[in-house]
Amino acid sequence: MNTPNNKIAIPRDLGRRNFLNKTAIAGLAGAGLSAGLVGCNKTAGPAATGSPAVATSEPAKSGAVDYSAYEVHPGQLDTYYSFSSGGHSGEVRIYGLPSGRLFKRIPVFNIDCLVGWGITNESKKIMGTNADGSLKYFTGDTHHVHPSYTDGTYNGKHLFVNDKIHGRIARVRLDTMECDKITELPNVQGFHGIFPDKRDPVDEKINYTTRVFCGNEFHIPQPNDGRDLNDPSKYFCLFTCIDAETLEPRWQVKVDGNMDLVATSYDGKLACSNQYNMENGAHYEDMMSIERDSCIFFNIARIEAAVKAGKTFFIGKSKVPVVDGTKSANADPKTALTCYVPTPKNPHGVNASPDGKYYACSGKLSPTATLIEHALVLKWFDGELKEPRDTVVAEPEIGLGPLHTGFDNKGNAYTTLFLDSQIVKWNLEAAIKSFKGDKAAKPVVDRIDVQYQPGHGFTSMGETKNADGKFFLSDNKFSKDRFLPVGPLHPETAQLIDISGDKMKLVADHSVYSEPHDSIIIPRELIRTRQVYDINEFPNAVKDAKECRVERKGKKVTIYLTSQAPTFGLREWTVKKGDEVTIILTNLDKVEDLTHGFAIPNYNINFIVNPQETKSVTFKADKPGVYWCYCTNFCHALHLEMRSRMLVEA
Ligand code: RUQ
Ligand code: CUA
Ligand code: CA
Repeated sequence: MNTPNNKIAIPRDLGRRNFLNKTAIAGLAGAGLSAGLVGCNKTAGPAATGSPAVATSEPAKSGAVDYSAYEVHPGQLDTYYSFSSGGHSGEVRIYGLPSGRLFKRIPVFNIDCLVGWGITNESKKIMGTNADGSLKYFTGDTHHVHPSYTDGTYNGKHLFVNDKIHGRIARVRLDTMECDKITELPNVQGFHGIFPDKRDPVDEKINYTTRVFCGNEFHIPQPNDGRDLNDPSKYFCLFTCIDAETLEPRWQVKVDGNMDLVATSYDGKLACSNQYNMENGAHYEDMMSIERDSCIFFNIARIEAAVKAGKTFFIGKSKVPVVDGTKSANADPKTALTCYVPTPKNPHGVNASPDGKYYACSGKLSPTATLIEHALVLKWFDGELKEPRDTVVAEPEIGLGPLHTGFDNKGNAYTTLFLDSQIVKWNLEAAIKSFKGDKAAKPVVDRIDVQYQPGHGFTSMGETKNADGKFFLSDNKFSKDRFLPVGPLHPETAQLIDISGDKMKLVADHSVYSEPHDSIIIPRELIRTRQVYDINEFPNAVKDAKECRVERKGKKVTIYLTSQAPTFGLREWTVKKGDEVTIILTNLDKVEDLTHGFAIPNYNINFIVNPQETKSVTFKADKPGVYWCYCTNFCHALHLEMRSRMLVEA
């Protein structure tokens, strides 16, 4: 290990975890907030203070952990899929676990020239275009991925994902692992949390996902058309319900505060969102002035009844009905659409426990997690509880900077601690007992350091009633010295932790490209993919090589083309300068894995067609000359010869 190369290539800065800890706290102190955190440092025990002596960047000591038990050997398959957001890359990713191997990147809100997402006519239609055919948006920020449910567990049908930048929701089909719909939410900026419902609140027979709920983080003047620019008292946020099938918005709720994460109940009755900025401030320091923000609960059946009864209003040009869910308009629990449960300062993340009984809302600026009981929230809505705060059944001190919580099948919660750079395991029953005053009850049962600064963390199947208590994955925001250096942009670490025993065991460091926010871990049995398309699903398919031809209507030229290894259906075609050319390409190969590509030099055209798939592109032939249209995807021993000439006459 003492080669000069190693010394230069792997800088070790053991103090950085501590450094980050201190700067983060100093930053908060600047905003007048240090009191709570310092208090926590004193009270939460030595492990919670981020002891500088812990040399977390040292390689894990072997002996305790048999790493080979988590290896996936050549030719073996992983036991889990992990679907992960790609943050500001705008995509969704599929990994295998426990190996951490990256299988696929699914372009959603971004342009991807490997598959031609944002280049082909079909993908542009899904992404949305301006009048001139150009893409309306080609950037996105995916945070949260959640699949559709049946009977409290994943049904393998769809995956829903948000775009925080432009306020859009997208759906990915889990059979083809491709995006099939994108919708822009009206009057929403900073669409952060997203969660499908698990059953209908009223109709017993509907035990599957029919709605998707969307949190809204940035409050804006409504409508945001230039009025009230500098009057934050006029700003507000909207909670949106989307139809899971059509992906169209059904209704919205006007609320106080800024929402980020969303969770839903197992009985379909409630959705909730953690809220910060109940101050309604427009500036950083204003957003932290009050001691308590809230976790807001939405009574879905009541909201839908109010929408049906027409107790709605509309904002700007949007035709989506909006109901008033603000605090002042919902003072009477018996008719309230919303319930604001006070939680400590600027909470982040809310997760429903697999038994359907609780919601854990992390403190972020408070060293606590707030445990809210589902049945008590329903009681409040029935008018049987005095205060919304009476729904809180525990608030254990767990450490600094708690963000997200996963659950196992034994009544334990696992929360990421951003500032402490740890995962803390705490027991729900013990937390409840301790809250009731039982001094002997110790909520925190284990802690483990992660490298470094975890954001999201989640357990295998932990957001279903079938939580299996096997793995926790910690998506960390910094990797520092864990991997070979690759220049200023570091990879992130996704660390796999075995949670099946009493002690958490760190079993693998996986490098991930920036910046995964949230993922889910699903056993492979729950996913059924299609490996070859059905040619009949494409109305514009060119079903036989003999149908290849050139059709001209004025200046519009359509090229009907097929691919079959190692040739395209036409050797060449001729168009004139100024023509609008559409190329429709069907891959006639039926063999699984036999994908062809199609690129045109100087025309920015590049896409693939999978077996039996059809795609098209449209462009202006504005550059005369000879252009070799070639297959980009290695398909055959004669792959390099697989090309046709496009002749553009001057
Ligand atoms: S939220 S850590 Cu979308 Cu926590 Cu990313
Ligand atoms: Cu077809 Cu390479
Ligand atoms: Ca980072």
